[in-house]
Amino acid sequence: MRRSTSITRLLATAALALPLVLPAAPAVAAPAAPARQLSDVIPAPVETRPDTRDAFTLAPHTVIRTSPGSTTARRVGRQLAETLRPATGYPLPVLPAHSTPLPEIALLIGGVDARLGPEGYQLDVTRRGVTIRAHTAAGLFAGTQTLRQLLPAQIEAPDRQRAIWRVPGGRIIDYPRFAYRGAMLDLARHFHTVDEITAYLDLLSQYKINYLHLHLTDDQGWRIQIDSWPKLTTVGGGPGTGVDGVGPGFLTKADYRAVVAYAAARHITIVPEIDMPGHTNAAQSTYAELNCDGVAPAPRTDMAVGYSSLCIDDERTYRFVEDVIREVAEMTPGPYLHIGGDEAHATTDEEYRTFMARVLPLVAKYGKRASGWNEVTQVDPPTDVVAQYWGTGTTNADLAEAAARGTTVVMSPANKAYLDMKYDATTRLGLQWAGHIEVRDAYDWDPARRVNGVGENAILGVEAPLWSETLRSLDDIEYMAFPRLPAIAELGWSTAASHDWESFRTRLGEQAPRWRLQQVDFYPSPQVPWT
Ligand code: NGO
Repeated sequence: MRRSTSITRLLATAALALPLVLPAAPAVAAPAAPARQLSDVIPAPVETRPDTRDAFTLAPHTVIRTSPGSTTARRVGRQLAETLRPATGYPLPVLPAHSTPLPEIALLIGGVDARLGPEGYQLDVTRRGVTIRAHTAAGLFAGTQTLRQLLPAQIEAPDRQRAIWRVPGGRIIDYPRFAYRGAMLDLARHFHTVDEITAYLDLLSQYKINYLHLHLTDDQGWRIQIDSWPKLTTVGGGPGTGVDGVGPGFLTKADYRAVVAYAAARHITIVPEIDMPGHTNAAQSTYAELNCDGVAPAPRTDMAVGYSSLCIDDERTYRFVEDVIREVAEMTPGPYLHIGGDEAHATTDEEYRTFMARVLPLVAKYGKRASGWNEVTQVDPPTDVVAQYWGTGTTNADLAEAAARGTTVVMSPANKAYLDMKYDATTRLGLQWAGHIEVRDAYDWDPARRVNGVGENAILGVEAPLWSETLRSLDDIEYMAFPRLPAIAELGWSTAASHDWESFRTRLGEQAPRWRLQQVDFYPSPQVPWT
């Protein structure tokens, strides 16, 4: 758990006027921690060419320079300065790039290999400075997250440290294996506040996660304001909602937009999920007209699944669904709108097909690409619909068939990627229906070899869902996500050829001092040599 909220911190630093007075360097340096190596990074970079004769040391007069005329590069420069200022105590002014005798960190758009793509970067470290080049601001941002990990762990401290801020010399060339590297947070079972979501975003962005999927509605609660159906939140998300009646709350549209903007500033896209036609008891207990018999069922706060369903043959259902999709699409700049579709056990196959045939086009009508849990592949959806695999097995005929037709898949196998599964039988939080997931289980699988017939070309990426039946606080979120989230992040970013448990667990162990300084409550797995 962090001391200050991310948004408050952001506003405070944004208002900071930069003194161009250089403070004196700390008089005495702390004993040196083992020097960082260029490859000591999670996710593992594609290519590292260390040059041990060279290294850059951040100094009181270091400046950050960004491509002239690029406001997005300048923004990444400012974010980097905000990250590095507290621990170094250096002013780190952000200036336009030009030749200068000062040591510098340069963030430059362009002038690099096409293979870096939209998110890759090249990072060069010499005695004179650090240069990060990329085609886009997203690439620069990714490069700055690598730079952060190449600095001594104390860089994460909230206050001034005595350290030698040395960055190992050489070159990194890096770009992601998959375009989609996601995490998911369930706000329905227990609501999580804007501050908790933004704190999680801060952590995700350090591991080059670029999508956060928000599970906004379920049987136990409705967590997103919909103006045309106002009681969804005041009643469906109100007092007494959530598992065991604990964890009410909802995002107003302004909250949601703030989360979207906070994520975007970290090059993360929000994917909203409205789960249907099942997992809808919160809506149906709020509005009687959403039930075939016109009678509102009682609110439910237990953990059962598969009992609820919208009324498939009633036009009012589609007016409701269209209103919700329109309003959610309208406040979502990202390309995807997730419609759930899992565990619709109270709906016949025929009804499910009818429902999806009506609803998938509505998502397209409002300019979004639909995604859904892998059950949607049962209806042979159009190939632009993304299927999210959450099964535990290695065969799934519907998924393989859809993949053969051109459907792309986000891999979230529940027995590998579900962050809500217990680590072992003694884990205080979490569920265990898909088994226990120790760090090595979360790491040791290949998204493109998990399900027969669903190979590399069919994989859009990976996602680590965190369901919150048993979670309440940010500490709980952190405990389940760390250290498994970085494992899934590495599967999404790093090459299959670099996959190596021994290397990963060593690099993971080195993250611990950073997490302690950021007050991340992680699970100290016995499988990892913690520093
Ligand atoms: C399942 C179920 C969710 C549960 C989760 C708990 C999917 C896609 N549907 O995953 O409702 O919260 O397991 O692990």
